[in-house]
Amino acid sequence: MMQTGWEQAWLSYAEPKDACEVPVTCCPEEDAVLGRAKEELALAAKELPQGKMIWLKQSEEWDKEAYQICVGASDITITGGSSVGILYGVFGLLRRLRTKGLTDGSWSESPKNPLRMLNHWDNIDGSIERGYSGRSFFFSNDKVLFGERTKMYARLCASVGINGVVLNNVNVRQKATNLITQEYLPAVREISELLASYGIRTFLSVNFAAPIELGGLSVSDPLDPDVIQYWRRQTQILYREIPNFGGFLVKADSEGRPGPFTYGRTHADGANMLAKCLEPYGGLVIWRCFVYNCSQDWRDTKTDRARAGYDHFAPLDGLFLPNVILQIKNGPMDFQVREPVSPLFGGLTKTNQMLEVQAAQEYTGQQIHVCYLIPMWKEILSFRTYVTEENDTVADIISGKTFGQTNCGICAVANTGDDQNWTGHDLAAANWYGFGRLAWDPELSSEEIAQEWIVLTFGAQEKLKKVLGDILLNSWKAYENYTSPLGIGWMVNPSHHYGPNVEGYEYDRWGTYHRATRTAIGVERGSAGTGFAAQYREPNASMYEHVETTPEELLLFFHRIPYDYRLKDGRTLLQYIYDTHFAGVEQVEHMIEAFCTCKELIDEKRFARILSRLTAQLQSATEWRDRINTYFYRFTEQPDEHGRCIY
Ligand code: GCV
Repeated sequence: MMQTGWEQAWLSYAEPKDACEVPVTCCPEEDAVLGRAKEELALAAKELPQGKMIWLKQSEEWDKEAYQICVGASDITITGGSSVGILYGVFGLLRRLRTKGLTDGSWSESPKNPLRMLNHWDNIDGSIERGYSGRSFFFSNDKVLFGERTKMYARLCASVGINGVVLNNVNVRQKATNLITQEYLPAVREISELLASYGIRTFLSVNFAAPIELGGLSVSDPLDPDVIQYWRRQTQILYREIPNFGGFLVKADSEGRPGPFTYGRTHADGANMLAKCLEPYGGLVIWRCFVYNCSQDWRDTKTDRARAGYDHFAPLDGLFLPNVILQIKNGPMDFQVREPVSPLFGGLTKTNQMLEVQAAQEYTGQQIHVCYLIPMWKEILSFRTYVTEENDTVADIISGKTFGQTNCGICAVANTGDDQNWTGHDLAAANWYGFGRLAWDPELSSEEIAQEWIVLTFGAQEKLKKVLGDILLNSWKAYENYTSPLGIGWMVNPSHHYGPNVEGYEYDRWGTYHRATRTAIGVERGSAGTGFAAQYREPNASMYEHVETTPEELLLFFHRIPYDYRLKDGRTLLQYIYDTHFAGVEQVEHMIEAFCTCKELIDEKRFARILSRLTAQLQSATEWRDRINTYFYRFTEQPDEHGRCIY
């Protein structure tokens, strides 16, 4: 181990040799990124085939991030479209070497998505909103942190192709508003230069009310000349300090954050005003579509939060400037264990789009439960929107294939913190690694990504690959089994969102209701209800309209269903709920049994860490099972057909 305060995660190479021991010849003129590529080869020197010369070359004709690797008898040539392409080539070579081994031949790669970003919800005081891995490594006590840990983070990101990072929380509160001012810019520049040397652009979340909070103005109306002048001046200062700055991420008119609605303006007015200021410098505005009424009266059965994103943004399609990207959460609600894909994908045809997923497991076990999210993200990416006859999946839209856009891509809410292993649960690092790999190539399978990560992190013993692979690949389904059923979502404790509370959000203002009675559960979202299903294109709209054609895993998202309704396999809805909750807990028990058979194959520290998380998961899963089953049993007074214990 090279460092003491943190681990090397999937970049734990064998002990390095001196840089000079790797025979590298660089043809392009050396810049900071090429320097990193050579540094990485030196760090991994012991893993490289001995005696082979390594050539680093550049081909002007290629996509900048693309690379080709040729392995010959006496040398290896890495050619990149730019020095970033070469850096990705170096990481690609090392990954191949350590997972599959090298044989003579050549292969090429280029990323499918232009933007592959992490959004950190780090606050300037060092706390992290929905952070489950310790404190921030970017901020502490209103100061910006910078050092070797930042570098290790950049290496880990670059190794999987992440090329953009938003440093601070979308909820920009108090001092964080000042990040765009001279007070903080020199420190942000230090981070941004380091990240840039790994091919990563730095972005900041900004407060839409900055003209009031910092500029001394009385409004932040996007059409007010003084407000426009304020932002123009601010971006000028910003780019003077950080010429390669990526742009702004904005959460506006959402959960109490200020926005253009206050002034009767649209989100296009707000986003475009900022976009015009950033445009001369090549900067982007990433504008979030997470806009809904968070002060709903629970008695109001007409308002449907699921509809809100589409209702707000579909009418604005085509009105955004070319350097604006709408950032859309994967589902219409909020990162639940199971949701349909947001109908904005397929609803928008003339607007740049970015998919937002959440690696931080806010609603999927908070990095105490193992929940490998790649299978979920792959389902989302492969969803057909029918916006065009072909190339119409979410993956096609966000990669630019459908509409030829270049300002588009995918981002994840980061799951990192200053814990020694970066992600709290050691197995949660598979979501960080996997996000980058999937963003680079959505065609990779969940299995392939899991296996790569296991080998790079724990080694290549077959038994370990099998056991950890099975745990990861079954984990999302297991979590879904023992938590809220068939897409209904929520049922969590308010505020911190950990653990079961069936009515935790039932009489609250957040628009997240299941409306269970003694005979039925669910919100009807077909035409007889809120009409949400009609926001999809055909044939999806009709599929979701009818109970019989709605995919069963989403049944309770779209429809209100009586407990005695028979599912396709003949079981009643109630019996299905009981069965899955018993099964989910058994799955966790099996994970623990299987994991314990690997005691000799994992170092003591990591084994103990993972086992303690699995044990906590079992306890929580049991609580989920018993609370959910008991809730429905007491309501319906119908026992489990198999006579299992319900309280
Ligand atoms: C950053 C959910 C989370 C909030 C988060 C919000 C968002 O509501 O609970 O913590 O705020 O999503 O995505 O903006």
